[in-house]
Amino acid sequence: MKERIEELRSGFSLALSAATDDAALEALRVEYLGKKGHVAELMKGLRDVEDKKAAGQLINTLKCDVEAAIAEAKEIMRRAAIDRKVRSAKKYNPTLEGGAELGSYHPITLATREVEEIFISMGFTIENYNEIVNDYQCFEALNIPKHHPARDMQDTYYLDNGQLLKTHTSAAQNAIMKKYGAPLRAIFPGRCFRNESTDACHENTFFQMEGMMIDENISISNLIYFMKTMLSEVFKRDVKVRLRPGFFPFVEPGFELDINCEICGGEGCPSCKNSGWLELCPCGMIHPNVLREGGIDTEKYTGFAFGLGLTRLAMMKYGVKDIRDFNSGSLKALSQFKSI
Ligand code: FA5
Repeated sequence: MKERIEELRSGFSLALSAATDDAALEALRVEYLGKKGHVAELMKGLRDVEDKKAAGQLINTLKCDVEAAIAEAKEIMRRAAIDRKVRSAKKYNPTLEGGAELGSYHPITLATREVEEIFISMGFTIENYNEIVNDYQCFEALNIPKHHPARDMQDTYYLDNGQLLKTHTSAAQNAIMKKYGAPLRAIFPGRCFRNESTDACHENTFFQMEGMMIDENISISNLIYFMKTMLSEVFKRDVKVRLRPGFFPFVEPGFELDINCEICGGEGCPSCKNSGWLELCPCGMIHPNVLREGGIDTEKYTGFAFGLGLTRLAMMKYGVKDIRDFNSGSLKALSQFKSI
């Protein structure tokens, strides 16, 4: 019995090393451990053995060794198969184009850049200014003392420390005059905030672009020339505008420059509050108090300023009926500007 078991062991080792796949291993298992396999045959032979206990232990050890060896060989084959799969899989290639959608510039960015280009070509510099300002910058330096009724038109959001979110880009006028002195040609676009209810042409967060030109002999004719040039360059066609008197404490005289509503052609719609016109770019000759506060010699210099409603300009230029669409974050709406 002992010799037969040794013979089976060495036969198993040879066959195991020759087995190259799962099927061969299964055939080996059946040959040794199956109902009619070698182990079963040895068990039957126990009848004729004297020391049954010792022989039984040898048979059992053989059975356990065969089971363990087959299980180990199966595991080695399983891992090798995974390895092969991993090695043959397509490798990650960082140079391949991803499937993500390309983004686009926001229409307000597009409009801002276009207006900036126009003013750069006319010798203006571009300035950046804070969104959080103080009362002096936003109101007092602009000839709007505390308790002036003009403050009612521009309620905003106040911080605990008394600072506020700027209501208009005019809040930078004083700092820019102090920075450059006269003569001066500058534009300064920026985000503005107002605590007011929204509708198709009013947002609580919107963009303006302020412009200032200060030099000797600057008059209303210069102001009108620059406004006309800017509008004809932006729209690249004739757009109807009207100039009417307007009151702002920081200009004298002051004007409202309205654009004929490009959405309804002037017939009246929600985008223009049914008036056919949209207030776009108030402007005027800078008030001497404001110039003086900015350190400018009012005997020598005069200047004009304007506050272009950039978000409204983008509405009119791109035919956006509701100003709130700009801040909606809707990719469907924004994707239309990809090709621009
Ligand atoms: C001003 O803010 C003045 N600082 C403009 C100015 C500058 C006048 C320099 C004279 C000299 P007003 O509040 O009208 O003015 O706003 C200017 C423009 O910003 C408006 O004509 C409009 O186009 C835009 N605007 C104002 N409020 C809103 C709002 N809630 N939503 C969208 N656009 C607005």
